[in-house]
Amino acid sequence: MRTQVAVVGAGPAGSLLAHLLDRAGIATIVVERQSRDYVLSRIRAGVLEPGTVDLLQNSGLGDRLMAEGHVHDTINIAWQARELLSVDTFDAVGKRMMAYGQTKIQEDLYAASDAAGREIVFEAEDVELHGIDTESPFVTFGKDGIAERIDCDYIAGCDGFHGVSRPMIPNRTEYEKEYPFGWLGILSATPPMPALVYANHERGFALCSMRNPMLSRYYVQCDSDDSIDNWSDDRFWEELLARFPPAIRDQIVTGPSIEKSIAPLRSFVSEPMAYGRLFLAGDAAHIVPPTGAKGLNLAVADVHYLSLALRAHYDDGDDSKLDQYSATALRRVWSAVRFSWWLTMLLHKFPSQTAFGQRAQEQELAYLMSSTHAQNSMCEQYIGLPYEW
Ligand code: RFL
Ligand code: PHB
Repeated sequence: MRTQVAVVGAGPAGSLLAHLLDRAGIATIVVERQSRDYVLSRIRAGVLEPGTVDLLQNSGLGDRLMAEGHVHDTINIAWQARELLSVDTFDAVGKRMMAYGQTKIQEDLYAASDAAGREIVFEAEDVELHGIDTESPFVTFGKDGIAERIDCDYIAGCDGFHGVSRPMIPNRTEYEKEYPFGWLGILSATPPMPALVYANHERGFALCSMRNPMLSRYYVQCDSDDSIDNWSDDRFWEELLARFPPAIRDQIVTGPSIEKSIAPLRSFVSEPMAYGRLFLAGDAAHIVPPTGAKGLNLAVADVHYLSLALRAHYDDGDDSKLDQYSATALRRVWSAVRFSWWLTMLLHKFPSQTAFGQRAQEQELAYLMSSTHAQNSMCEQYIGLPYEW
């Protein structure tokens, strides 16, 4: 097979990149290790920055998003028995987030791919990258027992944290921080709270989120080595309710869970994000703890930059944006990494927390409660920095 850009991974980053390049007349072939159903069954992100919403709308992916997405413009932080901190992002910085599940974006992307007649090779085995430091890179894999090869001009490594692309970059520097806890998340077919509410509680962090008017998403901080087998629905609800003050607790509608999973929390950045003809995008290059709701939004921003850089190459013979891709993407990545780290440190209970650390965390929250400047700064970062190009 021969194409212009071989894309490894058909998660949000890979399938959005293929969509944007296709609209610009650039040919792609996407190879994905898992089946289509498997990718669609992963319950992950739920909150989109306005820049992500604009990009999806401007690329023809906005219809269902605008019809079914739920405006999210208030950051609520419940903090033990104190008054609820409630900040309106629209009042603070003139912008709003949108609650719309990653699963739906993935469905919209696969539908767009089907409509355009693009092929995604699912269940590709043993994907390998070759010749990335030459002008004729290629990707090999097995499909139904047959060895396949894609010759291309460029390879986009969109294969997530456990993919094969990042390790191909020699002399990379990896920055990593693991947090000593995870998030236990459930989906339940119950009406969600009208707005997202984060909780800092002595029993640990908790979050009320949403997917649609009859689908709620809730999280509680748990031990990093915990198992969902230890968490009956009853235990989950008891723990969730215990972490919110009565005024919030009374509004939470409980019910049977329809999905339950534990995610570890980690901050990770690998630099640079490009080498020769290989360009990384999304979780392949960086991971943020979910607290700031930034992972999917960062993947979209990377893909935005990379698609513009590839268009400049193919349309105008201009490689300057490809040369700047890694440095440009990393500036936004580090801003989101720092914000996600800060919000994680602010809202979680650390097993090793000293009395000093506890008081410092309380003071940080008290400052946020009392200072409009601090609230505006939080909102500016939560809604996401503007793209540089
Ligand atoms: P993905 O989604 O991991 O997709 C990578 C794809 O590559 C495939 N793959 C391979 N394909 C071929 N060959 C190989 N060797 C391959 N190895 C892997 C994989 O099967 C997969 O299909 O990465 P991508 O596209 O970069 O997208 C990133 C996002 O999925 C991720 O950042 C977000 O889900 C993070 N995240 C959130 N982000 C937000 O912006 N807002 C949120 O509210 C939010 N909440 C969350 C989250 C992530 C969570 N978890 C489970 C970690 C909440 C949670 C609980
Ligand atoms: C989610 O709905 O999955 C979600 C929402 C907000 C966050 C993280 C995750 O900060």
